[in-house]
Amino acid sequence: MYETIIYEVKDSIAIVTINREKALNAINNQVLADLDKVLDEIKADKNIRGLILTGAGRSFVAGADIAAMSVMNEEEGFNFGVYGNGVFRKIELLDIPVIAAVNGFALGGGCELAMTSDYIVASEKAKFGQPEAGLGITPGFGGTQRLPRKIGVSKAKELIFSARVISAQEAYELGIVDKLVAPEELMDKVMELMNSFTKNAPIAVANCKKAIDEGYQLDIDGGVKTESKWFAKCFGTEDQKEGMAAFLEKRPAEFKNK
Ligand code: CO8
Repeated sequence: MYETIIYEVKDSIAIVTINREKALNAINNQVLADLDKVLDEIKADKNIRGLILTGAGRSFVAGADIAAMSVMNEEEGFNFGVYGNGVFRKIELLDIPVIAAVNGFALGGGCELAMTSDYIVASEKAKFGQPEAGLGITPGFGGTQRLPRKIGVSKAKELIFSARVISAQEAYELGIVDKLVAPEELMDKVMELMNSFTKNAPIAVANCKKAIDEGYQLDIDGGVKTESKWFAKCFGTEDQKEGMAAFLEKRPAEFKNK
């Protein structure tokens, strides 16, 4: 089992809750190890159609563990950063939709964790920020890379240089957060949204994700080529035959993830 996360599956949707409440769910090596392991479990389970990331208690993730980092030397810092970046990239490369349900503080590594997801839903009470420069370090789990890609270079620099903690509303206006909801509605709204993704053909949704993520790194010619590749692959699936037959026969489709 897991020491620092809670892993549940509800209606084919995996829910991973970071659970180190006494440290506001700060990420240490154990959290990374648990995340790494649960990602393998999720990848191996073909019944799972989506992943929700959230935090226990009043925090999503209040960053990497400052006590653990305070005694690291350069080599240890390098290893921690590479390990975290590897685990976070593994989340990003999952071929199921991932939603971050940000219930509270999403600071440093927490903001970086949220940004590995396909979509961020935040409670109106959540707080975001990259406070690392105020601690004498740079963001180290992808913040210097994903934040500018999300909100633009100069806005990302302002947030990272100033180490400013911002409200969920400001994060929404900047484009870090995709949807804001009342705190008590967070999980219901996230489940509703996830169900609207997972009711569709899973391989088609996975191929859409790959086409968007791969294409986003390319120029438009490379991008449309990537789209054609993932579009074509759908025609080799049973679900494409089923989806189109269901339309023509005027009945709901029954997708089998095949
Ligand atoms: N690490 C370790 N412990 C933490 C962390 C953290 N990031 N955040 C909170 N805690 C602990 C506190 O020390 C406290 O413990 P204790 O009860 O034993 O004193 C407990 O959680 C509760 O916290 P507070 O009493 O501070 O609660 P408040 O409500 O007063 O404040 C805040 C909440 C504003 C979230 C505050 O705790 C805070 O500012 N936390 C730190 C936020 C931060 O700076 N995060 C960024 C960390 S750096 C980072 O994430 C880098 C990522 C990349 C790493 C790459 C490595 C190479």
